[in-house]
Amino acid sequence: MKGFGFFAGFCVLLVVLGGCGRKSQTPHLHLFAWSEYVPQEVIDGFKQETGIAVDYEVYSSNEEMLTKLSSSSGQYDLIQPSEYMVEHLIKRGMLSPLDKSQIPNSNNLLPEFRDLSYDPGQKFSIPYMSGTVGIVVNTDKIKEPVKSYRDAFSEKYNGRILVVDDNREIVSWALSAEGIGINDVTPQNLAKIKPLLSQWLGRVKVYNSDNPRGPMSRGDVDLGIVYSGDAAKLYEEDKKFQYTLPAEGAHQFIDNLCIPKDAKNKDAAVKFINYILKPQVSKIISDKFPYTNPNGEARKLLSESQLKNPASYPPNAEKLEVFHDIGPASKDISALMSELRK
Ligand code: N2P
Repeated sequence: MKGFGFFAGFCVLLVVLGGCGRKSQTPHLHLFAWSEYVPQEVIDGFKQETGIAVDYEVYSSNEEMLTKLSSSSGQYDLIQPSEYMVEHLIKRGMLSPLDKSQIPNSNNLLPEFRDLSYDPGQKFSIPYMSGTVGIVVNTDKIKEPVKSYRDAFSEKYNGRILVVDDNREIVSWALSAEGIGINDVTPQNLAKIKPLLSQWLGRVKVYNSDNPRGPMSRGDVDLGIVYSGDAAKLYEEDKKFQYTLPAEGAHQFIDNLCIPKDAKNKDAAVKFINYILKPQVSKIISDKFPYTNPNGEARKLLSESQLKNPASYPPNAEKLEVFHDIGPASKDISALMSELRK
């Protein structure tokens, strides 16, 4: 009996050790990306194909990502910065160059998503999705046209407005409304827009970048200034949600996948980038989060109604502008916004 007890104990030990061994052998990829942007189906498919498990930690703005990335040491293998943040991270030497021979599926990218000005020679970044920021209106509740930022923040909509929780975005709307370029963030210009911004912020009911669709669908708010993918999903849900690019000029973003310089699992990160560039996989991302897909081969797989969704593929995109890295001026934006949002 004693011998059996010893034998059983030995077996338990073996199982535990074996289990631990297996767990530590499972490779992991630490993905740090925007919330609601990488479908679970894609993460599961990647694990199935490569055996690499993905830990997906989320953020809601480029600035939040930068703060966490700067204070982590090698914690993240793959990040998802927008164009101006790629520019900033390159300047600070925080990204790892990509070996394109390991990413053959990058050939699927449309020409307009290659070699962009924020990353000359496309050495550090691969576009994931692109989009715009615009005005979505519940036309059951608001009958008159809402064409501009000034229309959107009209007194009439006091307490009925939702905006993305992103300071740089919000400030850029007031800059545009005052006829100032969205990248001309100087102390003088910030002082100039302050009264308008203060008035606008007093009319906002909800700040939400992660899931603005909830409050819009429930009717908690009637108008939102949101990312185009969220507007496209609302439109899919009900055509009463109409999307407009603001007349003063709209912001286009290009979100990318990049590998931090100190990443520990760079091979896994490269594999993930190549994986999401497969047309079938990229289509899954568009199905779930209908932003503007930069992958030409994936676009061929999208349905006519997906390609005709005016939020995903805006017909009048001529006035689109992108953000640039504004360096230390981003601190002035945070200071102004925390004063006004109190
Ligand atoms: C998706 C986040 C969109 C990213 N929820 C905007 N740059």
